[in-house]
Amino acid sequence: MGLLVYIDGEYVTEEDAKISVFDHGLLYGDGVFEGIRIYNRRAFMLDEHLKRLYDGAKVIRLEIPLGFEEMKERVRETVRKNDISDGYVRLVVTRGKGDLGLSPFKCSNPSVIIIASTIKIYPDEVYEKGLKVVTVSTRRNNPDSLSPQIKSLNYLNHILAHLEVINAGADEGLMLNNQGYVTECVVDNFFAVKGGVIYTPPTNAGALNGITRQVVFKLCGELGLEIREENLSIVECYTADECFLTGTAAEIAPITYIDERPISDGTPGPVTVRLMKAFKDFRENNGVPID
Ligand code: PXG
Repeated sequence: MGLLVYIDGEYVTEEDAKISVFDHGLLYGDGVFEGIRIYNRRAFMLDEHLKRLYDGAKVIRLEIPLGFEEMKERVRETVRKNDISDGYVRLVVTRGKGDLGLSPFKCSNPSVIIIASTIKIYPDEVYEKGLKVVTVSTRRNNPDSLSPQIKSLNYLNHILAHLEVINAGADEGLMLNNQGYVTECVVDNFFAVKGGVIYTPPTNAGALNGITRQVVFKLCGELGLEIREENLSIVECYTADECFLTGTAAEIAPITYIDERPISDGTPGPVTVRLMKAFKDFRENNGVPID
């Protein structure tokens, strides 16, 4: 059986899950989204994901037609209806149907779409061997133009970067800002470890404040690991003791090569492995129950 997709208060089959060609989400990338993991029939970091969604919507003056608690319930219900125990929820809020002009105020009904499905995760060997990352020439959106904190429906900046990653035959890309500092990976946050201290670019350098990134800060606190937000040059990354990335899909994954340079000896480092283990324990025991 195919998926049952939630659209604006109804559950429809995959084939019937359609929106208007006049939706400004399609015409202008006008809307926000989230990707949420389900582990052990629990929605991981659900409140945090929804908070980011509602914050992004507020910034673009999009009034989500469901309240926070109701949205939470609809996410759980969609997961239940699709009988997902371990999977992935894509939550999309579009500006809704308007005319061919730019004005969001011509769109009276934002659409809420919830898709609960499974996720293709990296094979286990990626976590043992680590990822090969390349620096891409596409710069991260300047925060003055479009804040990286808005998880908007316009991902062209990342798609251009991802094309470069494919072209290079790499696993992920590092995106710099206009000053040449590292911001984040294409769809993941970036971390470097040096002298036992963990560094990650500050969000105002151009990094999304990732939910998994927030979990890493929490785990570092619990494990007594020092973590600092600092600007990082690409040279500092090449010469770090360890590097890793974090994201809803990737979780915590070691980076063992950047631009063909091995990080230390080109194998995952001890701090990364420790955090990966702590993350696994954390995700198994946290989250909002689906039932
Ligand atoms: N940076 C960017 C630009 C992202 O899009 C992250 C960092 C990691 O954030 P979280 O909150 O996931 O720890 C993201 C996350 C997708 C998809 O289907 C994208 C993300 C997450 C899940 C799915 O493209 N981006």
